[in-house]
Amino acid sequence: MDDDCIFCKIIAKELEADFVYEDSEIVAFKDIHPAAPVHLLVVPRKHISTLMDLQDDDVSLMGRLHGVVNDLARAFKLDKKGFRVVINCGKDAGQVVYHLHLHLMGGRPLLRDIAKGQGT
Ligand code: DGP
Repeated sequence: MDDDCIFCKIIAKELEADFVYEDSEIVAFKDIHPAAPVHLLVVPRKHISTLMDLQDDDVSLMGRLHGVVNDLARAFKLDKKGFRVVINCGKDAGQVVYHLHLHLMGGRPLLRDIAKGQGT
């Protein structure tokens, strides 16, 4: 756990969030600034700052994160019409929280303007 990381604090239940999924490696909760009717953040419990900080032994974790996205897409009924998955990496991508997370967005047609996975 990184003591300065807001997502580590959410995972540790020191800060509140609207959780929609939890297992031993992964949590998912609703984005506080939703850019779509469904906007979930799928987050490893392990603190990994950015996609560029992945280690070789994180490969299976990345696979599992996508599996959870898949399950949540089905649970939130996004699977038929489609959805978007975004990982922002670093400053130019607009990454705000430096704890790796996948944005899962759907529930309406998604235009290019929210491809970044932020904002309303
Ligand atoms: P980014 O780092 O740019 O990929 O986006 C971070 C996202 O995290 C952004 O869409 C807003 C969301 N967020 C930031 N702080 C909190 C928080 O305290 N709670 C929740 N639920 N979401 C947060």
